[in-house]
Amino acid sequence: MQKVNVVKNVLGANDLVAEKNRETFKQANILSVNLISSPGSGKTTLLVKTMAALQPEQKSIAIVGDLKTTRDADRLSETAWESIQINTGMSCHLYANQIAQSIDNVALAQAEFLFIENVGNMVCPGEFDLGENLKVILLSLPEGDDKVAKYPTIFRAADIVLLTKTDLKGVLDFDIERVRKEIAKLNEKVTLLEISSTTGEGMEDWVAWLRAQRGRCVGTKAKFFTEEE
Ligand SMILES: Nc1nc2c(ncn2[C@@H]2O[C@H](COP(=O)(O)OP(=O)(O)OP(=O)(O)O)[C@@H](O)[C@H]2O)c(=O)[nH]1
Ligand SMILES: [Mg+2]
Repeated sequence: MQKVNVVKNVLGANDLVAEKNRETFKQANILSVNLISSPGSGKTTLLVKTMAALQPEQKSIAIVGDLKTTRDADRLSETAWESIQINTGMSCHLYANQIAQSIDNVALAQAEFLFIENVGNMVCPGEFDLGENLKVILLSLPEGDDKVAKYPTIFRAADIVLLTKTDLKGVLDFDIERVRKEIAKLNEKVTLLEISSTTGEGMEDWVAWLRAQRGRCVGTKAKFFTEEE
């Protein structure tokens, strides 16, 4: 009897396409950023504002994955140079080949940033490399301060963790120090930024961080900032 490790095969096939994507991004001199978080933690809202803040010096392309609708791509088109929606149907994460197909006819070299908003999910997107340079993990205050230890994998892989919706600090019982400590245990070097799309808190630091990463990673095949250290 033969035993086939389906999960391993799927991941292996995905990784091959992810490597090709990474080479494509390198050739185009574009920084690719994969945003991962639970549904509703503020990815689209933050991206709309981020892409506005990067302009006029730097242009962004946004790709977003959702099971259905073009709602997020419609929102992102407000400030993206180009915005692309992928509908995954039943899948809770994006695959590298979906990114490859969606950039087929896109002039990547004419933009500086490629933001990929993954399907809202704390677990599966972390398993699938898309060829991105950086993984950005969002955790919003309404989700609760216990989530880091419960969903550790994604925090281990993070290049930066954005603690979002900090305008709700006084309203919600959320222990930021607890989150800081738990993240540091999993990923010593990772940057943690407090940010609010509503008040603009942290936006300047976030945009400066993105620009610094672009300077550092573009033209290389850096997979993750922390690995390059
Ligand atoms: N208070 C507050 N609310 C926010 C902030 N950012 C986003 N929101 C709200 O949170 C809700 C979800 O925001 P989205 O940007 O759609 O979240 P998302 O992560 O893109 O959601 P999915 O794409 O469904 O995973 C919306 O009602 C936003 O207005 C923030 O900084 N503060
Ligand atoms: Mg969204």
